[in-house]
Formats: sequence, C-alpha cells, structure tokens
Amino acid sequence: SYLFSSLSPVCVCVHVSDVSEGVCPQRNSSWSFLHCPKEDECANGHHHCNITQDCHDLTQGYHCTCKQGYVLSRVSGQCEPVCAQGCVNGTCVSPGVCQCHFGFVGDNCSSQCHCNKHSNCKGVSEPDKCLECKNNTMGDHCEKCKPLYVGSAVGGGTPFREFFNGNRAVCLSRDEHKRALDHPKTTLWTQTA
Ligand SMILES: [Ca+2]
Repeated sequence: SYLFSSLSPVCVCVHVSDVSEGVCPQRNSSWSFLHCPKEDECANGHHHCNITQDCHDLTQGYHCTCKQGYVLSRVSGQCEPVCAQGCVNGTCVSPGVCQCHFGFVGDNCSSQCHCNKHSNCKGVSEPDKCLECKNNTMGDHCEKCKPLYVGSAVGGGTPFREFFNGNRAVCLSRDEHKRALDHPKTTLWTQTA
C-alpha cells in the first residue's frame, strides 16, 4: 500500500490503498470518499516533490521520480546527483559536478595542488598557482612558515611530526610548540583547512 496526498491550504485528502480520507484541521472536520477530488498537484503546486525530482500527476495523487542526472539512493532514500567521472577527492554536488576537497582540482578532483596541502590552486593546468596559503604558511607553494611561526611547512619531514595525527604539515606558534613539548600525548593537531 502506498500513500499519496493532495494538499490544499485548508483540507487534506489522503489515499491509502483503496480508501480515501479527508481532513480539514482548521475546520476540525473530516470526511470519507471513495476518491479524492481530481487534482493536478504538479500544476497547482500542491505536491512535495523537491528540486531533484520530477512531478507526475496521477488520477489519485501524484508521483515523484528522480530528475535526469539523479539516482535514488537506497541509503538516504533521496535522489542524489550522479558524477559519471567519479569524484576521487571530492563530493558529487550536482549532475557531473564535483566539489573538490581542499587542495584538489579537476573534473574528478584527482589532481593535487602543488601547495604542500596548505592551499587550493587555480586549476589542473595551473597547480603551482596557490590561491591562499593557510595554516600559517606562506611562499609561492606555501612552503614556508609565516614570521614568528616555527616548524616545517613542507609536506612530511616536519620536526614536530611525532605530535601529529598522521602526517600533517602544519606550522606551530611558539605557544603551541611549547604546549606540544609539554604535553605530547594529549595534544591533538588538526588542520584548519
Ligand atoms: Ca492528481
């Protein structure tokens, strides 16, 4: 059995299998029908299909299906966009369009910027054009620490590596450095990307 609903501002008509019931909450009344009044919900806007779905009018109620470029996810139950090229280091946000993780570019986000993981870059053809160095780094490839920061900005080989979760290249302020030396076990470093 499935459920369709026809909404109007005042009354609601609900089809469950062969039975139709109407409720008018504002008027505190209800009724029973064999069928709800015929209505093209797709045309008059009384439907719940979202922007990822197409609305199809039925004699009783309406039906939502995934738009072209979207597929129904068994996990979320939602229509999710399809990126046929894959999003290696990113997320598919609309049909054929990946949103790349920080520091990655390309149609499928497979290209890494040459910015020591501290910046996004202009594009696949210009991986050396680092847009904005984060994590207190500077330089054409974000390879240097900013003034008053210590450590290594280059990926891997940082003198404070033993304090990191994994292999992160992050510059430390002098205070952070001292704290890390005093409490090496409890200090957790997370990249502010
Ligand atoms: Ca209808």
